[in-house]
Amino acid sequence: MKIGLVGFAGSGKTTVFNTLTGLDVPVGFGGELHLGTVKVPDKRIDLLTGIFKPRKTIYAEIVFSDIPGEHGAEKKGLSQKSLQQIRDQDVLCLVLRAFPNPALDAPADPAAELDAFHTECLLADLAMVERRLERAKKDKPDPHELAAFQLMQQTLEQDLPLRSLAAQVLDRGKLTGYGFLSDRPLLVVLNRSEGEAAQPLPEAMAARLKAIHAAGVVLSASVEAEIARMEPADQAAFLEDLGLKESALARFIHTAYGLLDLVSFFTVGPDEVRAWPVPRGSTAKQAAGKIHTDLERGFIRAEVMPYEVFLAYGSEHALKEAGKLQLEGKDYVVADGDILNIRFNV
Ligand SMILES: Nc1nc2c(ncn2[C@@H]2O[C@H](COP(=O)(O)OP(=O)(O)OP(=O)(O)O)[C@@H](O)[C@H]2O)c(=O)[nH]1
Ligand SMILES: [Mg+2]
Repeated sequence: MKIGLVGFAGSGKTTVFNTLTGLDVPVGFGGELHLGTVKVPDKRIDLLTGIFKPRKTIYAEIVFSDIPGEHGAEKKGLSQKSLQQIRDQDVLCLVLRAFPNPALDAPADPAAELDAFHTECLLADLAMVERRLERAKKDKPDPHELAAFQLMQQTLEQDLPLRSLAAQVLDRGKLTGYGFLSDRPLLVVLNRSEGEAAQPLPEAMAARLKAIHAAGVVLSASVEAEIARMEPADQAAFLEDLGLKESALARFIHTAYGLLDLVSFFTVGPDEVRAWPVPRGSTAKQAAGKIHTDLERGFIRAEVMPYEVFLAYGSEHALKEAGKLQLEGKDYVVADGDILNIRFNV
């Protein structure tokens, strides 16, 4: 999964990036795009690794991009370069400054930053939609496609992002190439001063986020970036001092998975124990395709062991003896924690 950090200059993107990745990229204005990969911690994978003792353990991964905030300072809009970098992401994470930054004259105004970014995405999308509708006057597109673009136009003109349109309402099948910005899942980080890290999202901000179908996380990036660089044993104590139960990364990952509505299935064996994130509602056949296209093409059946059931029996053998191995067809909907073995033939 690719998550792009965006926001105004000086909002703390690079600091948030360091917090999440444990890296130590220098903060300060501008700079290049940075990439950082993080393993998604999963206790179930740790446990399965203990049982199967595989040669390799592969956690799900998130690639964070720290996209420089060149657009912020002069409020001149997103540049072509950052637009391109943003279109490449699965999730956009907008970092809002809610702390006084001595290098900036303006006081913190996270609500205004949120609105500015929201509007910018909507306008960029609306321009694309209108260009398509303009062309439609000449090239007579298929009525289904035309209706989709008209619906998108109405939605954007009502100040609503495209992600507010459910899949049943807007068929995105033919739209993937457009890279609409307001169709991306949006995770908003309210980046605060140290003392306010544990306070909940203000009500007005929470309501605004709900209205634009975005999720919110509160943190104090500069403090958490320091914690992220500590020894794991010390981290818990510092978090507790701040009144926090989990690290920013853990909270962030839960929120991102929730936003994308992802579940994880596992594959196990002596070679490899591995976590595979897939959208909730994925079928066994789609899950097989995630592992390899051959497995999808030649799919016969999925052997399913729900994680909890597997734990209760302690081994694959005991579970099979008890007749608890589920044999499922291609339309079986994969549940979070399913251990899958795909039978296939190509
Ligand atoms: N007090 C406080 N300062 C912070 C926090 N997060 C970032 N800062 C400081 O704010 C300044 C800007 O932070 P950066 O992380 O460089 O901001 P940025 O969004 O990456 O800026 P650009 O890359 O220029 O767009 C730095 O001096 C940080 O140390 C925070 O949570 N609290
Ligand atoms: Mg930066």
